[in-house]
This record gives sequence, structure tokens and C-alpha cells, in this order.
Amino acid sequence: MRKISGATFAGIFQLALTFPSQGGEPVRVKITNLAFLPAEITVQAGETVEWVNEDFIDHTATETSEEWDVPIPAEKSAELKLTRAGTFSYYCRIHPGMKGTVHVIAK
Ligand SMILES: [Cu+2]
Repeated sequence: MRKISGATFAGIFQLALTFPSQGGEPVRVKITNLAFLPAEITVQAGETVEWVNEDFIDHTATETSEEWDVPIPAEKSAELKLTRAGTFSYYCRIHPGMKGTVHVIAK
């Protein structure tokens, strides 16, 4: 009996390790050579987007109607949690030719 309960406990522990903490990993968008990659992503409401700037210059992820404006310094990353469902177009204020889209779907 003792052996069985020990095995069950180990099973539960392993299961807990399988699932990441709430919120999970951010959805990553790479910035390289003045472009958001991928330029279009879909996330669930409550998920976090992480922009990873691999360029040697600063960028921003600025929502078209300025609902959000995220500075992303050179060779750094920045995160934004998106809670409202909708389609959001964004660009870089410093390089307006850089454009991206985030689709946020309701849970
Ligand atoms: Cu830029």
C-alpha cells in the first residue's frame, strides 16, 4: 500500500511539472533588419507578447490608435500582456515602414 501511494504522489508531481505556470510562455516576435517576424500573430486574451529586438537600434511597437506603445531598446526585449480581444495593427514610431498585426481572440 505504501509503495502504491508513493508512486501516485510521484505521478502527480510529474504532472504538475508538465504544465507551465499560469499565463505560460510569451508569444515571441523577433525584430531583425527593421522587420517584425512574424509580422502577423494570433494570441489568446490574457497572453503576453514578447518582442525581441535583435537590431542594434531602438524600435517601438505602437498600436495604430496608440492603445499601447511599447519601447523596445536595441538588443533588448519588451513584453505586453494583451487582455482585450480584437485585431490590432502596430508599427514602429521610429521606422513607420515597420508594421505588424496582433489578433487577440477571446478565451
Ligand atoms: Cu524601428
